[in-house]
Amino acid sequence: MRTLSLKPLLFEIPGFLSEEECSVVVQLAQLKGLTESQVMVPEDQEELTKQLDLSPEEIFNLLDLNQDGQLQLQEILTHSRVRDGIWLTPESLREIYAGLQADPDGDGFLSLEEFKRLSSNAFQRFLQQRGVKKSQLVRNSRHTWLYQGEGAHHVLQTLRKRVTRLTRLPSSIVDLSEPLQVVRYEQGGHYHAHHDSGPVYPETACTHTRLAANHSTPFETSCRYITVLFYLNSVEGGGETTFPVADNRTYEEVSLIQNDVDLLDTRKHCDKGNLRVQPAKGTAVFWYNYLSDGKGWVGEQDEYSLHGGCVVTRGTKWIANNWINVDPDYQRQVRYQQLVSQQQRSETHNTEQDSAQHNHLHQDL
Ligand SMILES: [Ca+2]
Ligand SMILES: [Ca+2]
Repeated sequence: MRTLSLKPLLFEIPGFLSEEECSVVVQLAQLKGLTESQVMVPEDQEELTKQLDLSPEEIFNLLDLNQDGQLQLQEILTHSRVRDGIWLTPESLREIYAGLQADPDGDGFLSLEEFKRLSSNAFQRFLQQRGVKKSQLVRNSRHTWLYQGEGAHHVLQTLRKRVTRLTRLPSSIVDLSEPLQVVRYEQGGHYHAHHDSGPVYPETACTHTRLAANHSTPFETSCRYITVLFYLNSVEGGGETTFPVADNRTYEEVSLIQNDVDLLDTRKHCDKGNLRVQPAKGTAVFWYNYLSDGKGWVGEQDEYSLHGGCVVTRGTKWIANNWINVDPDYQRQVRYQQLVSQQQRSETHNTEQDSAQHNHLHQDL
């Protein structure tokens, strides 16, 4: 095992899977069938501003990070790189400005007056009218989920046991985590840099422990404490996993775009990131998306865990992800595990013959 970075805590393990195991996972995924990867669309900005009832001046002020009374390209992109699942680049933003005549004085910035003349959904409308190619999406891949519990193919069960040993976490946590996600990138496929799991505020719920939440909460994230990524083949060209800010001295969202170079853009700027991992068949990499709280439990999000899939320039890329879900709210994680084991006990009691019901929380193979 090799340590690749400390921020995030990131390790590489060659030969974690045998060649044969890699082939089995790929075949099982093909058997199950892959679907177009869903694009994560952030909360509807328009709805949010309506709810908050912000004036154009107030929105402008929020976007104007350096408070110079002008909106620079990177201020717009930092706030909304993604519009309806479409990835905006400095170039595409300039095209939008030109198409909408949004910047009549042509200085490349939006003044408050220029900003006020745009309707709130002008960008979206322009993009939709222009039509979208796959390469302009946040993510261009296909994926499927493979259940790893009782009754699953022995390779999948073995893999989960190996992951449990690797992470040194109780199997009760690993077993209740998401199923294995298998992803295929064709030539030209990519996944722009992102966090696998979001920040946690006191009012944030975790998707996996929703059962145990006492009340509804305004924010929800997947609480993926650890990501274990397996390379199922060696890619002919491209397809590296990039960690653009690994071991950087600082993390500042706004400095991720400088001089038209967006470090999150894995189609254009993978070579400018701090760390890239070459896909090699059977190798696993794993990292922590959250820091420790200093008391032996999960703490804050580790922003340095930002990563993405560089564009595949030749051939196909197959990977799989095991996410280990842990609720930073210790009590809620405990309550959730108790609830599940109660349910499983009563199910075993009532319908012993129906083992397919065993784990209805996961999609099965
Ligand atoms: Ca500004
Ligand atoms: Ca202007």
